[in-house]
Amino acid sequence: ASATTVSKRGILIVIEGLDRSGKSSQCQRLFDRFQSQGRKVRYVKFPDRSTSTGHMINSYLTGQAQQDDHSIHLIFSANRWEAIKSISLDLLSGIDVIVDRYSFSGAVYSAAKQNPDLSLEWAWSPEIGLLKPDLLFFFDISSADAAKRGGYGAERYEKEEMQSRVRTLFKELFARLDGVAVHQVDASRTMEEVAADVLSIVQGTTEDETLMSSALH
Ligand code: T5A
Ligand code: NA
Repeated sequence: ASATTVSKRGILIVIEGLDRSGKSSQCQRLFDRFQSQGRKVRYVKFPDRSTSTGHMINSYLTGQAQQDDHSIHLIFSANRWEAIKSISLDLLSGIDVIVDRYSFSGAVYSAAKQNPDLSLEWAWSPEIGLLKPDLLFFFDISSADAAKRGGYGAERYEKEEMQSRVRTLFKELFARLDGVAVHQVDASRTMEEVAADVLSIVQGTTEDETLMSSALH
């Protein structure tokens, strides 16, 4: 592209996966790579623990506060909704946005609690209308391999049994999705191997102006 080209909108890249699958490491690498290429880029992580909903989420995840399953679910969703306008404006102004966890985590972690009144379908519904990613990665790793990476910490969902239900539910959700292609990445390999995979898929993404025209549904 020549320097005189009118600025195109940015691309919305989402990396999803299990705890310890390496999402944040790869988001950071991609962010650094884009910056070194002179691209305008922003890195967003959900949950964003810095906002008032984020404070509630952090207290919940670290066990300092209890929350009803439905209530905390909606707070996680609100944490995305309150950010979406600014993400949308950045994309329109030509900034690429890399998102570390998104609606897909939102739906599956809540559904994995096995609350009989909280189905995957119910959990997905508050995500309807959020921006659809242009590129969606799923970092796949067995819960046993993930647990070996420094071991699970003390946060609420960091237990192998929960992680294995989450993995199954991610696959179930992706199979149901309509109009969103999922790039599955074997995240059990080295950081360099995973990064090379991600980069080759990112480079193959065309800046199709219609890609972002529809929302999640
Ligand atoms: N959640 C989240 C919900 O319930 N609802 C929601 O709506 C959302 C958005 C916190 C929890 O919240 C839940 C899901 C989570 O349980 P979080 O803040 O994203 O979510 O979780 P974190 O603890 O920050 O991150 P993760 O545990 O998910 O880790 P990452 O980002 O997948 O992995 P990363 O890159 O930090 O790496 C973990 C360790 O592994 C090493 C790293 O150096 C690091 O030590 N590592 C590798 N080692 C070997 N080979 C590789 N390829 C490696 N890649 C990374
Ligand atoms: Na992370």
